[in-house]
Amino acid sequence: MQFLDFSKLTAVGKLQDYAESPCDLTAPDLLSSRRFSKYHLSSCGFDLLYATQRLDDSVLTALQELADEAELVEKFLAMKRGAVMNRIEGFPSEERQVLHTSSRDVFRENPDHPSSARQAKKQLARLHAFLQDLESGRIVNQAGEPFTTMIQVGIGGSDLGPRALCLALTAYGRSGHSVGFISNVDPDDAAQVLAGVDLSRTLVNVVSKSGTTLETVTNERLVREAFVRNELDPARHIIAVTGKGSPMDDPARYLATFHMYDYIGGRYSATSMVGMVTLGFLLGYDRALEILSGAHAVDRAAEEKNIRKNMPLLMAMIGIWNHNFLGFPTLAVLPYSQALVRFPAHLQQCDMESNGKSVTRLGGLVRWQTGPVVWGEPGTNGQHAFYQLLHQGTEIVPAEFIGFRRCQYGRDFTVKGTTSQQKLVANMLAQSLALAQGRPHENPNKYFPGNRPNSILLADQLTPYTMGTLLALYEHRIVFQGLCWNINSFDQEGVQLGKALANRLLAELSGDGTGEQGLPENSPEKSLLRLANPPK
Ligand code: G6Q
Repeated sequence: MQFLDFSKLTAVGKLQDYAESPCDLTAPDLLSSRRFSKYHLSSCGFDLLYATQRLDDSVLTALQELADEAELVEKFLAMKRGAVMNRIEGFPSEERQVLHTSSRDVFRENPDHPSSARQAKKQLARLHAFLQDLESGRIVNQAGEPFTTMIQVGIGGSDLGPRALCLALTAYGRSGHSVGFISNVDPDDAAQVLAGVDLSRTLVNVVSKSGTTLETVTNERLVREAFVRNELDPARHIIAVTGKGSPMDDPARYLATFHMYDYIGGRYSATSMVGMVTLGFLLGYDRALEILSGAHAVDRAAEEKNIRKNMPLLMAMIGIWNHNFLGFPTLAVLPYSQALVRFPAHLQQCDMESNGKSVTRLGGLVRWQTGPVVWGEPGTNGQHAFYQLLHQGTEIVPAEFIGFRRCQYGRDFTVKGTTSQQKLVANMLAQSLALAQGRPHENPNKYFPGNRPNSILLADQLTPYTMGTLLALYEHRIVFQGLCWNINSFDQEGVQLGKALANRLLAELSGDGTGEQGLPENSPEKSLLRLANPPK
């Protein structure tokens, strides 16, 4: 595998030239039905409509050349087959394989990476048995009653993806089963969640790959204490998902334990036991498996080299066009589905923690833009909030709309001749058009400049299968971009400094007053502590 600097790829020069005069979406008749059908791709249950991007055939051809030159698909295949992709050459780094795709490569005889797929199957079998034990009454609470609630305690990758998926799929939850999440070390987070449940019927699922994360370890202690206060035995209520061999990997402390492995990064772990245990409790085993099946379909579709046929690769290359060549620094992900309320937050982590990097795989400084700022909120709510800036602001924000033809609950309502779902989808299509084509007006305050690039991802319905598809589409978009920028998308050194400083402050607060090595009186830490005056 050859890792080339982005700026040295020959297609980059071509794309820079094209970016001087990108396609003008406001030109009369440009947005023709021919253009809409031409810039449209269907794959794995989703349609990607990208006629409203500022591109044409020449740009797409150059983006294909870029993808080919950077050997994106070859490297993606190497990743799935177990290459050590999480590394910086010549410097100490995590040196790990990147095998989140193996957590769903459980449906065929010859998986891409047999040993990790075997481990995934083994964990799934344990989960299946555990869920059956809950179902059949073999596992019950002290009063012999079934458990009705599962609370997942975890943070970052051990929270965002699983939480986004559970919220997205609540409509398919089994009756009498609910789930909740505690992530923040803010004691009010746990207090609020615990106040809303019957503890005696609650299982707590503590999820931490490292088994050492400050927030999670603290919240586990807090939850244990809550069980004891209510005269309940924590060992009958708490289960754990953790890395094999971590300090939490202690079956004696838990009702059940599940494993995840160091070759699956936290933010890519939603389809491992990190997400599947709570999802399995909520949806039942078979439905939860459909998520894996949707994700696996994308894992395979992403092997296609033609960008016009490979949806995540096309999304990646369009993102690179907007970010590196047209110069737009952020990306809004705008789901027209209330169920996807936390999906932008998950993507924010997955994208910004993966591609918010400034050094190449060889440890040199990058000389090109890497990951964009990713943000978003569901429409139509966003329309009444920040869309003003999207339409008329000075910052141009490429947008990715996500929508569904049918609602989840099937309880729709007609007002003034249209259903709510029709109103939802019509609003999404209208926003896409308005951003692209703008509107001339003699009053400058009512003028819409247009040429604000966007795409629409559309599926029939948000189901466990399409949720898995959507998750993997974005995971691979992020990985393809990181490969193209020649950065390591799989570590997160940037979160360490703040953690280390917080530990120094906590040592100072913890009692002996001297901190780890005794903080000098005039240190910035002490000055800040004096001003903030947190409770001792
Ligand atoms: C994700 C990151 C990070 C991690 C959390 C929780 O890729 O590594 O968000 O998931 O810090 O870590 P633990 O699962 O080890 O508690």
